[in-house]
Amino acid sequence: MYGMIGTWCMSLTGIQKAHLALKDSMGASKAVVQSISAVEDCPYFKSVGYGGLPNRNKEVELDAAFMDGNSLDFGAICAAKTIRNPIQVAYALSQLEANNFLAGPGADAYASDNGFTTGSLLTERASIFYNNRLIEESHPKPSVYRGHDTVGIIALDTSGRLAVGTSTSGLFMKEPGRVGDSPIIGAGLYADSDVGAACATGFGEDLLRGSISFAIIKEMSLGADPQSACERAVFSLEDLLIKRRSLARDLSVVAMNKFGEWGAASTNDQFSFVVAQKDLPPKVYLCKRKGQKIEHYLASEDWMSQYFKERQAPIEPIL
Ligand code: SD4
Repeated sequence: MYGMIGTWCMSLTGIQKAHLALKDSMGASKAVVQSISAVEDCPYFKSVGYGGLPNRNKEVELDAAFMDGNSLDFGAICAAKTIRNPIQVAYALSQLEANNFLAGPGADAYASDNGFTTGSLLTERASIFYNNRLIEESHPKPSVYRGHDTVGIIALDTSGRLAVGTSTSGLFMKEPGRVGDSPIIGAGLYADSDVGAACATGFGEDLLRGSISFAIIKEMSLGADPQSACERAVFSLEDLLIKRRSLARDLSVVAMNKFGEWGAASTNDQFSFVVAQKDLPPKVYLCKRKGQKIEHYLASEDWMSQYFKERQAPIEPIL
């Protein structure tokens, strides 16, 4: 068995190629790094890698992490400003005995000292989004949380190894130095090849409150299938947040177990994800919430072309 699952329709960009290579015995770690790199490289995905939307100071700050479910090796970077492919650096850090998680200038320095591509990550397009937002902000103040799509991808290879990675520019207009769930092991992602792997996307502060990826692994280790594990983790966290804080924001997750069975759940109806299993080509699905259960629908060709069209639509300065 082998397979992949990734958050949001954009992960199709990476999964299509990596999935074919998994069939030809590429390892799960490489499949994760290769597929997330492809998403990071695409300037139209405005919440990942090059082209990501900036913080309040108009600086793109990236978070990413990688975890290997066999060795439990992990590597992560956060608040990095110059790393072109954060997932590649996260993977490299996972190979070290210590110093596996580097923040800010330390992460940037490690990348440039070790031959990774570095440079400015702010595109012209992201700059227009920023300027427009400043203008909109002088009207009723919009919330910081808008335009959010972390890429998280899980791969299971033919040897039974699970690996998972995440990469994001986090929340648009975040405070400089703000770090979300994505690079935090247990919150943004977790992998254990004896059980399964999970990763998250949504409002980082809320996802962190539930250590949601580890919560899913725990459910699966107690016998839950990936779908039930995802639903329980998402909806029990939502209940808890509402009970304690009167508000729960977007929580979305995907998971795969060691048999290649998968699950996905979300508190919002906009969540898309990509699944590639064994010989089947990758498919894009949408989550539809029914109370505390989730139904999955295959995305239509029209829906997908609209998704990519919207992301590539020209953006004009307001003034
Ligand atoms: C964060 N969880 O930085 C990320 C953002 C995200 O879908 O996933 N958006 O909070």
